[in-house]
Amino acid sequence: MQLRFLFNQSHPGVEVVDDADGAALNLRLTNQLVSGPGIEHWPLPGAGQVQRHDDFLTWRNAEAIAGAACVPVDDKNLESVTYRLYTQMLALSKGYVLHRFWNFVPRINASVGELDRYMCFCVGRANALADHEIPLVGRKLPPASAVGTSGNHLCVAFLAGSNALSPVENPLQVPAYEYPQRYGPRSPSFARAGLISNDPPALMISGTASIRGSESLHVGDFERQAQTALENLLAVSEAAGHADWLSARRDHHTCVRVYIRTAHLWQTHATWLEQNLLEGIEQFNVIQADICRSELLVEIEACTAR
Ligand code: 3EB
Repeated sequence: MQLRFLFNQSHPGVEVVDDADGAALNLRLTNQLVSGPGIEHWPLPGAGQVQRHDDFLTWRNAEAIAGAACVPVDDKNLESVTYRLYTQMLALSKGYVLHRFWNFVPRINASVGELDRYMCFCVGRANALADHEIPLVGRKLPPASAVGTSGNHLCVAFLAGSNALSPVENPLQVPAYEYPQRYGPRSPSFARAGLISNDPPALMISGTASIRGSESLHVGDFERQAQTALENLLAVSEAAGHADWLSARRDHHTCVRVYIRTAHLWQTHATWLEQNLLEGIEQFNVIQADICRSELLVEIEACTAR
């Protein structure tokens, strides 16, 4: 079984299939594919059961659970639907350790009164986590990403398992859960990375952008933003004790997902991205997505195992 991300789809949605590639829990996303196969496979261990729980389709066994949901939202209910989906994910993952969240928020940069939609999403998420208290406070948060998507569906996915997760922060960045108020009334709830005690250990790196401290750097300059994001990836990898994967990426099982704000950025910057990041990576996708701050042009997430 696998959790699959499918990009470039005509409609968002979640389904279970059993096709030529095997059985999968598919999350279909409408984000335009810019480069790569447009599909990402996350293997799930052993035999398990598929179930529907409220908004979620899940697959689970004793070792792991994966789930995904896509729900239409508007300005009025984005916060409450986010709260509802996170409450469901926390209930479903009870008894497991949360390993990773993915979030696709429609019109993520649009204003809602004093706030923007990403901030509304962060409020719903933080409130759901707070209402569950432990073990999801501070340093127990898993890695995540939150980017835009077209249409009007909020799509989320999670992975949880029986193996421990050690959250990792980036010494060059303020932890997202400690961002100052100007980035929203409730801080984003995620760790920069997580080291999962699989055998061999796996490192999940959150969506990583051109942010130092808590500030966006190099507004309007794609390559400097990408360079800063890459330096952040390196710094968090070092902090996790995995400093070598980027330089030795040909020898590692590695996956990379790059979100770029407009597809035409690829025309101008593909060579830079290929030379500095993508060359030698066995699995990568570049997809169009709005980044959660309107000044950011690129965000990179990665996973690697020794
Ligand atoms: C940042 O570092 C950029 O809200 O779940 C990256 C990864 C970002 C995850 C999230 C947001 C999230 O603040 C944005």
